[in-house]
Order: sequence, then C-alpha cells, then structure tokens
Amino acid sequence: MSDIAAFHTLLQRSPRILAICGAGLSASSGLPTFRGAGGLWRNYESTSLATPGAFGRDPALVWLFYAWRRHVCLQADPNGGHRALAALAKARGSDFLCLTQNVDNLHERAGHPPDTLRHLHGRLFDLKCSKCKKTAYTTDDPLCPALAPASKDFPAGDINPLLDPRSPVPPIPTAELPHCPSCGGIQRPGVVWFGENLDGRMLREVDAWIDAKPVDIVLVIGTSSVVYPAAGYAERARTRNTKVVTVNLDPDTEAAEPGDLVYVGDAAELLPALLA
Ligand code: BJW
Ligand code: ZN
Repeated sequence: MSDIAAFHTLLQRSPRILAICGAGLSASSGLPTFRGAGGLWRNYESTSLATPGAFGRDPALVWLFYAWRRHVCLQADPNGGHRALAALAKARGSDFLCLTQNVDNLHERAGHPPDTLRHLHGRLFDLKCSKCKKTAYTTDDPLCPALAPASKDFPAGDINPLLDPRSPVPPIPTAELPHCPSCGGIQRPGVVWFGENLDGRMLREVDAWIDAKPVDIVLVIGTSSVVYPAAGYAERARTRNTKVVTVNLDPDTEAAEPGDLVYVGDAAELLPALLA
C-alpha cells in the first residue's frame, strides 16, 4: 500500500481533482455493493435486476428490489468518506468534480455542494415515467401501499421474508405500482440500467470540465471499475499526465494499474485520513 504522506504531498501540489466513486464508498453506511459477496438480493444478482429487460418482464420484482434499496438508504447515514469528499469539494470549489456511480443520496446528505457532484447512473429517489419520461423526486417510504413489504423493519436475528429466496415474492398487480400523474404510464426508478445511455448533456459537461485545464489527480474510490463509461475516466487519465489514486477494500482490485497510488481499506476510514 502507498504511504499516506505521499498522497498529502501530491494533494498540496495538485490544483484540480476528479473523483470517481462506486458502491464501496457507501458500503460501510450499510448499502450493499453490486459485485462480490454483497451483490445478491434474494437469489438474484443485483446487476441482473438493473436492466430494462428485467423491468419489462417483471416490474413488480424490480420495484420491490428498488423500494427495499430506497428504504435501506433512508435508514443509512453518510460516512466519513462522503464527509471528506464534501469537505474537499467545499475547499476546492470548481477545481473539484465528483462523479458518482452511486444512486443513493449520501453525498448530498453529507453536505456535498451539488455543483461539484454528478450522479452518472441517476438517482434512487427519482421516479421516471416509462411513457412521457417526466421525472419526479420523492423520498416517500413506502412509495405506495403495494410496495410496503419492502419498507418493513425486522428485529435483529429475524429473517425479512422479502430477502429470503424461500419465501414467495408478494404478488403485486402492475396497476398497483407507481404510475405517472401526467400520462398514466408506469413509473420506473430514475436510474441508468445496462444498455441505457447516460445523460448526454451531463457527459458533455464532464468532458468540458476535464478538457478545460489539466486534471492533476483522479481518485478512484470503491469501484470495481468494470462499468463504462465511468471506468473510462481513469483509463483516459493514465494516458495523460494525471496521477490515478485508487482507494479500495480489495488489495487485488482490478481498478488499480501499475503506477497508481493504491490505498487498501475502507473508504470511510481512508478518505478522512487522505484528505485531512
Ligand atoms: C470497497 C468497500 C469499502 C467494497 N471501501 N472499497 C465499453 C466496453 C465494454 C462495455 C461497454 C462499454 N461501454 C458501454 C458498455 C456496456 C455497459 C458496460 O459497461 N458493461 C460492462 C459491465 C462490460 N455500459 C452500459 O450499458 C452503460 N450505458 C452505456 O454505455 O450506454 C451506451 C452503450 C450501451 C451499450 C453498449 C455500448 C454503449 C450504462 C451502465 C449503467 C450501470 N448501471 C448500474 C445500475 C444503476 C442503478 C442501480 O444502482 O441499481 O450501475 S450496474 C451497477 O454497476 C451500478 C453501479 O453504479 C455500477 C458500478 O458498480 P460499482 O459501483 O463499481 O460496484 P461494484 O460492486 O462492482 O464494486 C464495489 C467495489 O468497492 C469493489 O471493488 C470492492 O472491492 C470495493 N469496496 N467495500 C472501499 N468499504
Ligand atoms: Zn408520463
């Protein structure tokens, strides 16, 4: 592992910083990651539910998965990693940009200024109409009566039947799922699923920020770096004169490349030490 003092020296002589965050940043707040041990919901791979095909086939199942994640997120608190990034954002202003793949709202709740934060994969608390595409923000929990099983809490040690693959999925008629108040179309979570385009305007703004002045450091935090275009930002940085700094619990993470500074551990603990 690299020396923390080496990062402090680098930080002092680095005016512009880009951060790319993934699920590992929110892991110690209690939000599951996608791949590896935490990536199963019931017996489904989380990534297999994050597709337009899964929603088309079984919107009730996909809604239960997202309604449960909304509930878990609302119970969770931002951690030291979110707070350290928010403090860096306040200190550096427009010379810092944080691209998060996380759809949770823990950056915002840690006080991260919105102008230096971009949610690449959308936001868990946005509802998007599948028909007219209108988007609405709500933290209602439960989101609607039919999704209430996803918002139940159980005493420690008790199994939540929604999470137990042996329990049947509660049957929910499509008509009882969230619907658009404007056109009546079915609403879906306002997130970006596999095969869907990220917001083009946001990507152009990010490119303009990167191209405006040299970026000195790219911080790659708690991500497996397997999903594009997010993973491409560090790859591009390595071809330029930018130092890539990886923070990950996994010492063998594929997110790190030779030449990077690599910090192995919990982002919630490492980021406050690195960004102090
Ligand atoms: C800790 C820790 C702790 C744990 N502390 N660390 C170019 C090449 C190849 C393929 C493509 C390409 N361009 C596009 C594609 C297709 C596709 C893609 O990338 N596929 C790859 C998987 C091969 N990309 C897309 O489809 C994107 N759309 C697009 O590009 O449109 C144009 C296009 C389409 C088709 C073809 C070509 C072009 C859209 C991607 C949308 C991803 N959506 C999801 C779901 C979002 C909604 C939701 O949250 O439910 O985003 S999938 C999921 O993966 C989620 C995450 O944001 C994303 C990344 O995962 P992340 O955050 O890295 O989590 P994990 O679990 O993978 O890793 C956690 C890490 O943390 C691990 O490393 C741990 O070790 C670590 N960790 N605890 C520090 N405490
Ligand atoms: Zn609509």
